[in-house]
Amino acid sequence: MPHARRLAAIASLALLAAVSAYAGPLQDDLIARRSRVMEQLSPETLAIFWSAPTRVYSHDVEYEYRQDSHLLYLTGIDQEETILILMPGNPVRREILFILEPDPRREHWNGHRLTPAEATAQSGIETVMTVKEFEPFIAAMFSRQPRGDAAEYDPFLSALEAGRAKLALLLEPQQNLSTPAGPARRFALDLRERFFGFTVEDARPIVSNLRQVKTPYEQEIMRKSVAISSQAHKAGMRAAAPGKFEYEVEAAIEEVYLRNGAMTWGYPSIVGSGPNATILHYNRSSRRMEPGDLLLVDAAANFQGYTGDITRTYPIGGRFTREQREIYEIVLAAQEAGMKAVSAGAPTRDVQAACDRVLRAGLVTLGLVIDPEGQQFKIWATHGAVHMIGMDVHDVGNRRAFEPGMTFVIEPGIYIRQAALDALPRTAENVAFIEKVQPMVDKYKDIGVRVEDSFLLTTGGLERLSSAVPRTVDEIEQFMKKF
Ligand SMILES: [Mn+2]
Repeated sequence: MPHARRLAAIASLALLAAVSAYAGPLQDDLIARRSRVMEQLSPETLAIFWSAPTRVYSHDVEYEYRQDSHLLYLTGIDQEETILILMPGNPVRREILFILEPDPRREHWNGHRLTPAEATAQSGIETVMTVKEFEPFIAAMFSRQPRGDAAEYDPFLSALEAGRAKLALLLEPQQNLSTPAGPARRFALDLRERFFGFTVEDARPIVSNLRQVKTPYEQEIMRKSVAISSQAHKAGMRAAAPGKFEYEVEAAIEEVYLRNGAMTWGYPSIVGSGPNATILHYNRSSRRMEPGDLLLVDAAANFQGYTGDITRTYPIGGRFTREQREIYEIVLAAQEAGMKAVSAGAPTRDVQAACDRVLRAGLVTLGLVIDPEGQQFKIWATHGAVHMIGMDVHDVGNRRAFEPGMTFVIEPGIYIRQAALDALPRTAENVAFIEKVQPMVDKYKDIGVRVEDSFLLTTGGLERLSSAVPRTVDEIEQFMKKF
């Protein structure tokens, strides 16, 4: 570009920055996310998205606030009592944000509330009202008496008059008819009692489908989030030693989160040694580790609203026993097989099937399973091997095929528990099975192994975001030797 033109371009950029207070890569992405949602809603729709409620921890103390993931995805606003309205048919004000009104006394106790200008800067939404104005706004819309410029809302109001309007909400999944309706469903029911001319639509599939494929901006945050978690796992490995407690490993891990600006975990850390490694969601972290134990650590940070998911299993003292190693190699081989089954267009169940084949064959070889064909091996391989990751550790996602931009885990596991055998109903078949495998269960008793990595599929192929954490038997033993 010639020099003079470049100067002109810089001048006009500066002017743009002055008028748009929200310029930034996140805000650009948020604007694009909302546009994509609105493309899939009809112009005759009014869509409402609420923030998550606050939750009491005990007495007058609240849990740390966790924003609703869909609202955070659409607004970037992490403040309670926030509501987003989308009206895709409006010629100008298609997005309206409602936030808490200022309250100097409450703000002295609980901190600053976003001003409308700050809310605009964070979300890229120009029209900001207070949450007190939400109900009057809804009443005015549905009674077709908007304040101000009625032409602005004409597509929705005309549709309402013609009986074609739509109210789109994130409807709570309804398991069966006797389940009480959640807040969004109750809101819809109340509104239907008072107003006419509209049907209710579930916006959940639209937002969930968008969230399942990460934007380039989100992919960058996921890379950073998983990089912090990877560093944390290595700190955990350094802290693990005979005589130490599980919570000391947890402390070493979570310290790395905070030191890197990941303000909390993506899910509570699982740090289980010895028999605790066989408890899938073990959360007490209170056992003192002994030489010869395996330690299973499943942990990841929440960085800017995004979480990876990583599990490593390693020997306290630095060397796998022969039995631990035999189980470990099967799980690792299953994960490798799963990775090979990933490609754009392949269904996620192919990855599960690839993991299952290796797990089943390996367990048959060790004599822990007799049936080389069926589901018998699931007594030791008890959970699924694939799920999406993102704003939630078990992120939104249906069973559609892999696409570039998806982030997910592959996490096979084997857990040898006497209790699993004991719980089997004493059918003739089970009695024969128990008799056959009991000696091997004694041999491998209380060994729990999971290997889990966070992946991003790009057009270039599969990216293992957690590749910095030692994973093979050799890598782990080498790493543990150094500390
Ligand atoms: Mn997982």
